[in-house]
Amino acid sequence: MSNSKIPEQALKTKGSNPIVTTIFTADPSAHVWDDGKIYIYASHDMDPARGCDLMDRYHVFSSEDMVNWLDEGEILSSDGVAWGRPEGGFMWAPDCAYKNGTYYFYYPHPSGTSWNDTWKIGVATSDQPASGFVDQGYVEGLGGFALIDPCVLVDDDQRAYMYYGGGGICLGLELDEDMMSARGEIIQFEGIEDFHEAAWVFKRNGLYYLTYADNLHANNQMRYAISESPLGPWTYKGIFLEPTGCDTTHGSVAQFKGKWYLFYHNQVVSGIGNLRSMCIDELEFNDDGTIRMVLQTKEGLAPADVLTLAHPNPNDYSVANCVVGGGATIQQVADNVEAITGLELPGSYCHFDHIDGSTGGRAAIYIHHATEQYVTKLRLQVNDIDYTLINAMSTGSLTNFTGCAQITVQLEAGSNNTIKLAGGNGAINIIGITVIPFNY
Ligand code: FUB
Repeated sequence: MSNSKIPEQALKTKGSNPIVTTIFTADPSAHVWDDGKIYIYASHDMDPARGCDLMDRYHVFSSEDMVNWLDEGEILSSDGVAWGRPEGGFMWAPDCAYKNGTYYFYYPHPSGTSWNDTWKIGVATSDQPASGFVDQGYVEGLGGFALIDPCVLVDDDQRAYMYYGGGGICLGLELDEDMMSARGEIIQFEGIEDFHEAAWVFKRNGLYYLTYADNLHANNQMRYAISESPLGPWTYKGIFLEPTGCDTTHGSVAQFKGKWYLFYHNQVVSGIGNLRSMCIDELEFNDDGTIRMVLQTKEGLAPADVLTLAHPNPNDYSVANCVVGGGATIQQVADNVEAITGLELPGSYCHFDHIDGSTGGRAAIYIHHATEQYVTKLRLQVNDIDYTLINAMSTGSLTNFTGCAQITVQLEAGSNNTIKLAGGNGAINIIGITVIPFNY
């Protein structure tokens, strides 16, 4: 497999958890689509957090080997939801489904200021898996208290089922052909012990598995039930993910290149329950189809494939292309190594100008850095649009430049783009950035 959006400096040969650290991501919903890649649709904990109410700006991540994950960029924010609550925020756990050439992105969002009384399940559609989504309104005909955490299963016979719910109630229904309205009755599931939220249904060997988060106080676990039909009745089977250290838990299950995986989140990067990070570990089954307890690892996965890099000429911008200010300076920090330093100072910044955006649209940015502390934060602005705080993870020292924080942003066509990084949140040295427009 080859990937043209990853430069050599960023290629990983082994996994680690969490899999995405540049921004905070939660509630991962994973799917393998016809292009052979695996995609994760995640919610985005905005930093700094304030409960879960500021959550916004869904990003999608893709991989060909389960180890190298590319941020495909933002696909929807509350600004793009005409029927949504005027104050925005509350873009909670989403999912995506594919049917007849269209990708359907489902997301819970309140329609009114009184957020907990006005949940809807919104739908945005695209003919691409990770871009071009346009909101189409919300699923009609749903009922129940908490219209959160949608999951959609398109079965082998192409009939589609939606699952959702919170606050102890889990509901399921068949969706109509339009994928946006209920067909038939909505069923409240019984027998799924200690259900809290985060329903996810997958199918394996003809059996349906319903996984969900339980109510263990401040330390939810994941449990599951099985059925021979998509809408139950369900037989409860037990716990398969112990607490992750985060007060919420939320997971999905997908098979990729022969193995099954559990996608979940924890809070190891931030230490804060509302600033979460996605992880993946293997999901194994016993011969009778029951799920084994998942081993949560820091090491993550071995690559599921060999990735080669296809980009002929990644655009590297060194410190020579950079303007610094607010106390930041360009210094020689090692033999033949010049870096932007002083970014720990409040008010410090650097900006790279005349960045080539090709014909405009999405571009992957890689920030090449060294930092000693576990996580250092930078405020990213692109052409004056604020992408808020991003994380740069420890490389062990201020002269080990193996750090590579990646995020995908929007660039204008031509070579007049500006990428600005503001400091003041920890000591970090930067030797340059790589920018790869998606449409090269
Ligand atoms: O991320 C916001 C909410 O927290 C989700 O909708 C729940 O499943 C929990 O993860």
